[in-house]
Amino acid sequence: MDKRYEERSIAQDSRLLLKKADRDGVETVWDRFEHQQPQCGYCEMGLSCRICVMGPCRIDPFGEGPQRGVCGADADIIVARNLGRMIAAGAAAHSDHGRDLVEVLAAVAEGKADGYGIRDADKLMSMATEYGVATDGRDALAVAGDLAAAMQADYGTRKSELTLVRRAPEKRREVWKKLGITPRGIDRETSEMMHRTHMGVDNGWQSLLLHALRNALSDGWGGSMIATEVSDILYGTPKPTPTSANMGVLEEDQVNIVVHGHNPVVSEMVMLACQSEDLIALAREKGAAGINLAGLCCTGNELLMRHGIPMAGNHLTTELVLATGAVEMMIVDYQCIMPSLGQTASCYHTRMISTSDKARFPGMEHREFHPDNARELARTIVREAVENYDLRGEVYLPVTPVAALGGFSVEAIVGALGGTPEPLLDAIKAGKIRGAAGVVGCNNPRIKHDYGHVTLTRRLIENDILVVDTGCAAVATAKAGFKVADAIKYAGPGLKEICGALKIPPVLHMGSCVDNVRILVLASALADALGTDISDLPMAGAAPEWYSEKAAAIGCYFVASGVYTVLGPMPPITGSMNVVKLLTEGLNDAVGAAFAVEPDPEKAAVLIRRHVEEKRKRLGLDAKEV
Ligand code: SF4
Ligand code: MSK
Repeated sequence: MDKRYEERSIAQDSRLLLKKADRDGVETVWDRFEHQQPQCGYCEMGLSCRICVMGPCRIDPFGEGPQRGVCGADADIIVARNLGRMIAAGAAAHSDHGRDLVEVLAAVAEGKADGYGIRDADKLMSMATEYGVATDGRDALAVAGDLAAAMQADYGTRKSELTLVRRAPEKRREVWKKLGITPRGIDRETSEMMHRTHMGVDNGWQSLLLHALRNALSDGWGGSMIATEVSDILYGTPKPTPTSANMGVLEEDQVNIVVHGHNPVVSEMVMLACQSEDLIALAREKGAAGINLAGLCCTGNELLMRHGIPMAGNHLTTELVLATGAVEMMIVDYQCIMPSLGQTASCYHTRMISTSDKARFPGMEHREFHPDNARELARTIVREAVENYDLRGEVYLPVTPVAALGGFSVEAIVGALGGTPEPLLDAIKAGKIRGAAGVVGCNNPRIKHDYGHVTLTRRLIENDILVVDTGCAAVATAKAGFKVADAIKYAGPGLKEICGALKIPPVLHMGSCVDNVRILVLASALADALGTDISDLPMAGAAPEWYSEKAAAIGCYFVASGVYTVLGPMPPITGSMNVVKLLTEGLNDAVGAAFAVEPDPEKAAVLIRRHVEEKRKRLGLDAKEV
């Protein structure tokens, strides 16, 4: 294997497809990353500002050139404003995704969403109770309508506190109250972040960063939490489900349809269409053995979690999946969809379909999905995918899929433990499980593809730290074979014993990016059971290969919720040592947790192990030297 491909990814399918893409003259994200070098040093440090048209401005990090923008903003202000806007964009993306789901719930209640329905009525009723919606003797659809309206109110500004904030441990809510960062409206906090960062508004770098935390909390305990819970109501709460991962999940003799993006509103309907007898019969008429649906990124994770739909790859491999030549159609919704994909697909026979009223892409056909046309439109485009099988050329599928187990919602984890979190707590108290880590987030060509996720996870489970993961991290560890019961062979003796007895893998797939909130809910349950705060738990978060604004928001709501979080790539903040110090040290005093940045996953594992042991010691549990 050419060293060039080995340096780009640890995944065999990606290496082989990178070679094929080169042979086909197809440009990839790695090529473009190379072409962009050297990237702008001012921007990397967060020291450039183009907020207004007196600028753009930049601050000289060596102290020789300008130290203030045209308006007078210094390095601290510019870095804090840039970071604040990054977090606002991430919170907006997740929360708007949540809003789309609430709108589907409302349409279901009104009977205007053919094909959608209430799949988890118990969750509908328990959520309604949390929102103060009457349930006694009421029809599920009437409750759904009122719940959708109550959730929509959480987006506005009518309240002093978001409804789901009450799920956080009491001590945590006190911390937020004292700091004045309890999230109020979901849209309000994002809107206020944009207001504060307008020229001439908030020029206190500390107050800007505090509001960034509040904005992130409005995502974690608001928009993303609503997205996850409403997805469960509409499509079912995940249960452990067998699946498989890597590009080998594409089938040489079937019509392959790949869904990519984040929102299950479209992909659920596509899945139903792929299961239609008449469309499968049409595929057979075309000479295919059937219709094979596979996922990419988080819309794939949503289908994997609930239905075991296999996963073809994660963020950096979305172009390579097209280079297999095996994909009849890729259907995208929004977020993390590279604008290059239409161009890539034009080198093959793949038809590219965009579906969201808010996301268009060059080289894609736009077929807009709404709750009232989704079922029929899904059937129409799946039919077109089947018809495209006639045009298929050379296919290159050089790997076999790796088995995995998905579907570990909090309900499923507690179910596997026998209905209460107590056995997990007992295992932690006994030191068999030292602690837990949420390994989450994206891929980024700055880090060798999948290396950060897989290496960090391997080291953590070896040292008896239970790993829960989401997003593209979860796909990386599935491909590495960490998500089968047999993967306990990679775990330390204590974790091996516990997972072996429960017949669960040492790495639990908790879902998509919005599903990071499941980790918050689990952490709250553990903290409540111990009568303590999340920041006292022997747990940590990590985003070893993050790239997106959404990941920045997730990292911030983890830390603001009390979870020590280790980032792989450095965020653009090094232009202000004040901002760096606050985020990596000062926040400990404010919220009981802080960030660390460590691109080397071996070293990141040591940081997390030390943190876990330190927390164990403080809780009066045994601690060991790391
Ligand atoms: Fe320059 Fe200030 Fe305008 Fe930013 S807000 S571009 S620093 S003048
Ligand atoms: S898809 S946000 S690259 S995890 Fe959620 Fe993956 Fe990150 Fe997108």
